[in-house]
Amino acid sequence: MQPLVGIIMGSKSDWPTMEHAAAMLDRLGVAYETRVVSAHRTPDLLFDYAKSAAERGLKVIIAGAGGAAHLPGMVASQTPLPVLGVPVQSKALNGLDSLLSIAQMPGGIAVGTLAIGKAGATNAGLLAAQILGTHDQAVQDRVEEFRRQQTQSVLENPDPRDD
Ligand code: RP5
Repeated sequence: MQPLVGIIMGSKSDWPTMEHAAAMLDRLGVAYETRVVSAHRTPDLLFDYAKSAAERGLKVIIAGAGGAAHLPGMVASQTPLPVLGVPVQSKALNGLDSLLSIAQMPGGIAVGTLAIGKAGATNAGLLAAQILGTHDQAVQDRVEEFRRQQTQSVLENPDPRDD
């Protein structure tokens, strides 16, 4: 299947976080690709990836990085596709560095910044599907079914002491 979402990250060490974006896309039946693309260690690859993404058929890019997290912003500067940034929880500063690096973009180049860590990666996958769902009714239906099941699961388990 043609990938519609590109999940990229600055390092293999980001995968335990970014796999949650992939898991959400799997759940919602959205095809994606995953790559390590580092703003600092492989800058030429970053430019090649971002510049070719739209013509290769991608519709949304999810970019995760930690620390001096320049990947989402630099990718956004080289593609017209929407870029969703996931701040990876860093060891030194718990991801606050990643969050601020990704969120504080100058006006004129947009990155949609998600929460730090697993929740951000999960929601990046969900948001990518919601964006695709504006032009794909089947994807939108699956997003709505996911949310219906999530609501049902909370309502069916009201006692916090139960497993
Ligand atoms: C960033 O540096 C990566 O996104 C990663 O979160 C962080 C640390 O990378 P490694 O030293 O673990 O490869 O570029």
